[in-house]
Amino acid sequence: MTQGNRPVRAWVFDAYGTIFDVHSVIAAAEQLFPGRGTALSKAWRAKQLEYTWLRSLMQRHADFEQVTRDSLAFVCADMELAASAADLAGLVTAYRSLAPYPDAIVALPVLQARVPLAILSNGAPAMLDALIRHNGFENTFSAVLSVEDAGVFKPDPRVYQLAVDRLKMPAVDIGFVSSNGWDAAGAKAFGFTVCWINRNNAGTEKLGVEPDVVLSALTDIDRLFA
Ligand code: LAC
Repeated sequence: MTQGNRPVRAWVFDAYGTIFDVHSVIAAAEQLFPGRGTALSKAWRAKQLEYTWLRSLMQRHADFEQVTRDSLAFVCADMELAASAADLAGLVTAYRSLAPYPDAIVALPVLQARVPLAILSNGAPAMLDALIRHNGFENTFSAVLSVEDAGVFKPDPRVYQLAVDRLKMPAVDIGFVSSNGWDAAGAKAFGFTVCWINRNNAGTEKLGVEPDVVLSALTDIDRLFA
């Protein structure tokens, strides 16, 4: 599992849930709606992803900030939370200052010393730029790629193709890293060498493809080079 893997020439990371913890909005949500913050954050993330898939199928693309805003409005209404326009705007803005996972802070410099690193995310460019600047990652990634250049969300293959085009290397030479099992499946179906970071001990997606490697944290990626 950890030895004999094909060496990768670049690592491409998913952003939300893989490097940045989307549930770092819980504290702000909890302040607004005591006792409901965790449930709100979980339902929001689930609805946000659902809307990305639905909009792609409907061929009605809107950027990830819009989808993030719309899904929050839906979930607040659904949970009967009396959120003002300012409350909603504040929570959406919090997506621009999500905290990185501690293992990401440790792993990224180690990996960067060996091969170039990139991000490939559903996030709109302004959201990703703000997040990277907020966390001081300006010199970590040689490319920050947004689905906005494809006009469709993951796991459409046109999104994964953005990394091949930018890095100018075959898909199999690119190590794609995601904590989202469905994203790992989409990336493997596309042809990347895939590392699924199973942070929450989730079941393996049954989508006809399996990741090359399953790890529990980004720090473990380094073992792939052992
Ligand atoms: C992203 C979503 C999938 O960053 O988390 O693309």
